[in-house]
Amino acid sequence: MLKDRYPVMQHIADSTHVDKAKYQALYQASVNDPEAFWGEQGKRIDWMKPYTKVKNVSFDPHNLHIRWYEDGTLNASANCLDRHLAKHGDTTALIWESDDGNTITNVTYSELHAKVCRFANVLKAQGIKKGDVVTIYMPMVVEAVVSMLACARIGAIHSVVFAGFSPDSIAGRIIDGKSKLVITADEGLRGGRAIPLKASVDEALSHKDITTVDKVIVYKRTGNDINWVEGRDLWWHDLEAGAGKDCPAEEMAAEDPLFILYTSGSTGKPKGVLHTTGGYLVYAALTHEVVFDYKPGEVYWCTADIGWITGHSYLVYGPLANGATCLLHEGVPNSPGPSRLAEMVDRHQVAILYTAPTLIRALMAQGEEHFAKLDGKSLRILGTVGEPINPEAWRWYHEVIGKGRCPIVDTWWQTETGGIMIAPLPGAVDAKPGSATLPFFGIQPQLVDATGNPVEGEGNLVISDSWPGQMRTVYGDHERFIQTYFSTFPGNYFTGDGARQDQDGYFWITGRVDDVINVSGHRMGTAEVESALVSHHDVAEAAVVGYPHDIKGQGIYAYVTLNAGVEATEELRQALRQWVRKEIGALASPDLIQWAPSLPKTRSGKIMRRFLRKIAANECEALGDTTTLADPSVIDVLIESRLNK
Ligand code: 6R9
Repeated sequence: MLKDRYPVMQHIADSTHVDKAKYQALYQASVNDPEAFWGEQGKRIDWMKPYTKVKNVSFDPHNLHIRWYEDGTLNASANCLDRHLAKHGDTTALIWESDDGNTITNVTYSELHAKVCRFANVLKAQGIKKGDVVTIYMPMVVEAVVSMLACARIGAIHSVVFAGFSPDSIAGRIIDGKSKLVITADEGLRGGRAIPLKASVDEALSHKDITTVDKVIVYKRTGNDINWVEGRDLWWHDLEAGAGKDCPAEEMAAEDPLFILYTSGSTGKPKGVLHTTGGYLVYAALTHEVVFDYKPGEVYWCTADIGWITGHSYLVYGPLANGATCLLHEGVPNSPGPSRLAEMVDRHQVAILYTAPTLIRALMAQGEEHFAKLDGKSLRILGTVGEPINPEAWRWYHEVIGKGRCPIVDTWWQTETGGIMIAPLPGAVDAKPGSATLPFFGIQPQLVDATGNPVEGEGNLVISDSWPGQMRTVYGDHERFIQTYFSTFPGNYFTGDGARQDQDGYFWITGRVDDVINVSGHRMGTAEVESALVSHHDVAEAAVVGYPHDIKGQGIYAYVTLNAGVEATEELRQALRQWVRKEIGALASPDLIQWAPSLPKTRSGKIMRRFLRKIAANECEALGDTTTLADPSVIDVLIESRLNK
């Protein structure tokens, strides 16, 4: 029989940072007296000037402010590097494995410190100062981490753009952030393919509205020919060779910005989520240690790309602040074949593996036999993030990768939350496959109905008090921050997710309740994909919804109405997919495009997505009342030609 509950394992409970009793006690303490709890936790990092104030927060939309440790000063890079040097300078900070697996490089904390100091001096020499925004469009190489920490060292705000995004997407983020400088590589390598990063940056910078970028620093990864703009483009290695090795860390106020990271919402352009220095770092470090039960000396592998929040908090800031040894993989964990993951776990004796359900499902689909050779004895804790994990995938992860010996921490959180919010602490909370279980210290999740009243069972997930890792604003648009997160359910932070709570108080995330879809754990706004589609000259109108997809969790389903006289051909379908890929990036390219002579609309002209979602999910029997539509017959036509039968 399949088990629904997996009790805490004794061998984990025996050595954990936080056992059952401690979790209960600390959780209660954290919500009863947040000042005292976070005041104590703040001490886990080094401050240049200690804080005397801990929390200064109001969620009232008319007086919104979120400040933690506000009179303290510190530097994030000094916390990730300098403070480990005296005792752990020779500890490996990063183990880098190349895409082809032929090169493995160990970088100690001393070496990483030296690289960061040198590159921080490079940035300074290029005129970058505290408060300037630097765009990072890098492959998964050590220098990507160096770029981030070098920015943090001099107080520059990094804006990392995932290296799969298109030139247009890069341009939009550069313009929004008024970025001064771009750091990139000639090419990236992933799954055996070269990705033309510099070419994408060149194209992005040809955008007429970009006036702020003076320089592009290019790291040489493949050495293949690239276009070169004299006076603008500079080689990383040339600059580094001439840079000094000492670079004192800038003293930053706790609430000074650390980074911006863009994420999709239900409307408009992606939002620049702004995280600040002190609270973010405390939260990332604490959650990394407690949720993964991290012990010094263990090898920790987070497969996320640095272009996502998981890469920021759990590949860079959290683990490095804790002095951890992190595996950094340039490529894809199931390339050249599914056994790559297992080989890497054994090769590097990985103790903690943090990945996404979409990868687990992909591996599962390729067959267990690829894992026959996995020794896996080094593994202790497994984690997932990005989307709900289906119980089948959970059990497979548990049995085939974890050999039944490793607890799985299903971590629910968001770009906005900075760190993990709901997860089973491995030595304290029994797991239930598919549930993120119970809140982390200081987190007060609640379910509310459409009018904001608390409900039992199922509802909208809100968080009713602040935590140090919370985003502080939407960069350049504070009003949008208030509107998006604090106006729907006043007094609460609205997550945009729905959830269910069971009789044990466990949370089961049911997915987004807004127009955001989650494709392979990556957030995509349906409005963004629609606007890309309608910018094509053959398209009159488009509506985009998510639909259940075996591997990706959700796939992108687009209903497209063509302009009069345009023929609906297979070539055009391909062309539209390519078009979206070019406009936004490969992850936004629709999986299915259905030709729609017209779309279901209300009499006032609003598209009724709820019908489109059902048709895409092939749930046509349960459509509900269609009489409010201006023309109900549209539905029959769409059902008839649906693609996901
Ligand atoms: C960290 C990250 C956030 C959205 C979030 C939710 C979904 C993330 C999840 C999960 C169920 C989990 N999500 N983790 N849903 N269980 N363990 O993924 O950030 O890219 O901003 O996405 O992802 O819908 O709202 P981000």
